[in-house]
Amino acid sequence: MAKYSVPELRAIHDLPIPDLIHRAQQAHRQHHLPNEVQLCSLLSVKTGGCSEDCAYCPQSNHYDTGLQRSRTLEVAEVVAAARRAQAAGATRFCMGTAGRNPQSGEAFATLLAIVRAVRGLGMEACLTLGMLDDEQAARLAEAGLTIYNHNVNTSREFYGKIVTTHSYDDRLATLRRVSRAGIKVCSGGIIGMGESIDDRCAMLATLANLEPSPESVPINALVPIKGTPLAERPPVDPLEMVRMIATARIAMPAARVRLSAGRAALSREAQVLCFVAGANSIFFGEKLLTTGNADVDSDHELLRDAGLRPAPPGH
Ligand code: SAM
Ligand code: DTB
Repeated sequence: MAKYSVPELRAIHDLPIPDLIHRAQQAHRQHHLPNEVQLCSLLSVKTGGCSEDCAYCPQSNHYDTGLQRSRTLEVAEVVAAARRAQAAGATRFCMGTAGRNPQSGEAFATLLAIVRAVRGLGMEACLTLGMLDDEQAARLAEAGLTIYNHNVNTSREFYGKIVTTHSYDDRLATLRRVSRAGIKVCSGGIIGMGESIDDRCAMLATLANLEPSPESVPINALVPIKGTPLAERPPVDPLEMVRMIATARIAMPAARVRLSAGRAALSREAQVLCFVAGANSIFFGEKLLTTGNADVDSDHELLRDAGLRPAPPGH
């Protein structure tokens, strides 16, 4: 049974902002401590040279974005970065590799060792590696992976305008494999790619209707990348980010809703409005995967000034 239809979510999305935020706060307070924000740090473990043609992505082989490709980092390098993130206050360490799917063999064994090491620090570990098969999902679960990120990114209808090298059903199949393996799902998307408001609501309906629905829902505003087809997209209006976050909060009240890429372009006030609208997680640290992020000291200051505190591990 579908939990939400697109018209229902559209009606919520378009409410006057005070009504929308009131509903989002009610949903938020039923499931979460209202003044806590989870701090997640990101690291690109293997950068660039990706076979996929996602129109937003700096790491695709299909576009000349001037990005330097890198080898896969070693376990010790990743652990050192995780320790630094933990010392700065992060409780979840999220790691990404460029590529359609992870290669089995030695490279995969390294990823498993990385998961064990990050978990050994007492941090939550998240990976985003592209499409998984059942065996890979089972091995990641066995290594103790906390959560797997694989964004649906937009609506089924708009997906073909953004990506041609894999399908929406491929994305959903990986999400099913991850859940079946007993790993929690992190899945969200990007706004500002030229999609309609109905596309945004359709994406949230897809996520809310997953069984089980995602533990984490990252909402990214497009970071326009020179050389990609979306390089000239106008910036996302911060109030559109607020509406998207509030609608995600109402549709998935128990999820972590993460104010993700594009945060560095938001004012302090816009970020606080996103927290009031139900965001309770951020990417924290100077870098996202390949682009910049808000700086750590200003983030601590922002949380302090807003009376928010970092969530403890496991919350
Ligand atoms: N290759 C993997 C995959 O296919 O999911 C994982 C890496 S990909 C970089 C992870 C997510 O980052 C994407 O699904 C997308 O939501 C987000 N992302 C990538 N480039 C972005 C950009 N320029 N602006 C906003 N979000 C972006
Ligand atoms: C997510 O939804 N956003 C993160 C993470 N999951 C992997 C990545 C954002 C990437 C922004 C562009 C870059 O830095 O390369």
